[in-house]
Amino acid sequence: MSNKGALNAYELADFIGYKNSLLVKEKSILYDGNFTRGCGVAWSNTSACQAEDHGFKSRHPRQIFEGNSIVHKITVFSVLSLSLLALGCGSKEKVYKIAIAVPLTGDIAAMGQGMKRGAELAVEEANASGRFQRKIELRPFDDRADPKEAVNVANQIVSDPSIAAIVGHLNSGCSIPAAQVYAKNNLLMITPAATNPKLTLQQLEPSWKWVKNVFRVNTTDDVQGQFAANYCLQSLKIQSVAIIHDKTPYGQGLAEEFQKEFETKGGGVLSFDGIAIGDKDFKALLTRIKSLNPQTIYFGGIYNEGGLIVKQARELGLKATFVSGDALQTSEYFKVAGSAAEGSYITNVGVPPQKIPEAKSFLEKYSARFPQPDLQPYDHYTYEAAKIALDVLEKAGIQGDSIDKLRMIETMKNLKFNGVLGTTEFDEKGDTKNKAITVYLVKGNNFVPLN
Ligand code: ABU
Repeated sequence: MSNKGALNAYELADFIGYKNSLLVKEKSILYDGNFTRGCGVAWSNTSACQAEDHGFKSRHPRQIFEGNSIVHKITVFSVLSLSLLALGCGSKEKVYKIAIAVPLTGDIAAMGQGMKRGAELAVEEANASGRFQRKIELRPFDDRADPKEAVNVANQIVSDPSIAAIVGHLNSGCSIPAAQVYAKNNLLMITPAATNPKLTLQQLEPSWKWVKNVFRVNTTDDVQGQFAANYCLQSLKIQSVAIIHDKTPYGQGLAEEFQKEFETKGGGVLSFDGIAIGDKDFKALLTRIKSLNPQTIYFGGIYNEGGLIVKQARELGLKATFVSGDALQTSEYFKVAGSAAEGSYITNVGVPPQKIPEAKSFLEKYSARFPQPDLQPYDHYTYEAAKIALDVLEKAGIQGDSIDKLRMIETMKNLKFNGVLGTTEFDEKGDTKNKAITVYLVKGNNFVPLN
């Protein structure tokens, strides 16, 4: 039993299952403010107990568990109160859960919501297939693209033992710290979007004392940055660049990789500037950059800032070619940049889904299931990550009434998965061996693949 952070319905269920002589004393604790939100269901039988967590959180869990006799202290909870609660919330069937943690609100929610749709499709297909004896449930968590919130969310996820794996996060800045929480709790993490190499590399550091639980189905920014630099030099015949980044692990990391390769191969970097996420006015910076007369602006960051930068650059008469990375390959970029997006070169990891037969059928299913929103850049990656998580759950995770999470992680190491990304296998870091990058030219609000 955990005595730090959250007291949840599973912990209560443990007590009911193994200490079924609990006394009824203060059932009102469930209603007196110690639990801040949600409701829960717990039940037991002779051999096992299970519970569904609906977000219980104790403000003072230590007060509850401190002392010589946990059983004595736990008498504040009662079988009766849990039964009442079960009646109030409705009883729950046993399920296996896959968590998805992405920004579902905030400035880049469009991408996070797209990822959630991808995972939903994978889970719906798994349920329809009848492969699992229990229902698969997708549990979405909103990290708001905020690293601190990502760690909070990670702690919520690991407190639920029926979560078999986490798909996420979107942002490298969220994924890197959250990965450690999952590792400490032996939970498989598969990111479909975070591209900073450190996410998986950190597992090879001596300070990483835990299982190597992090896997990534998309390739990384060292590969993407180098590709973009060489594309500029060799295909676009560009020799000078002004670099802007958003100071995040993703944006700055990508910009640095681009810079390194561009300079190594003889290109000239005229400036290297950081802006802040949420900034709206880049005219002072762009005026300075205009005076340097670069052939290209390379931007490491996300579509909101990228869209405003290219728009304001054109308003100032700056004609430099605009080049950026995967987090701009979304129709949201067109909404922000308007006609200024035309002629941008945008790289993304992997090959266009239209070129992979399995991905073609995904695209058809996706647009039938979600006719309204446009496909976002990581939706098919998230679909694949969720399918891989379900595959290893089926192959290795189900052990009687519990989930063998370490066995799931072990199984990932030698997995060969054929799906919408082609064949996915992982290297010793946990990164996909598929290092393909595609460059797209923006033409009339379309991303046209060039390679
Ligand atoms: N790969 C681009 C956006 C996500 C990230 O922060 O890595």
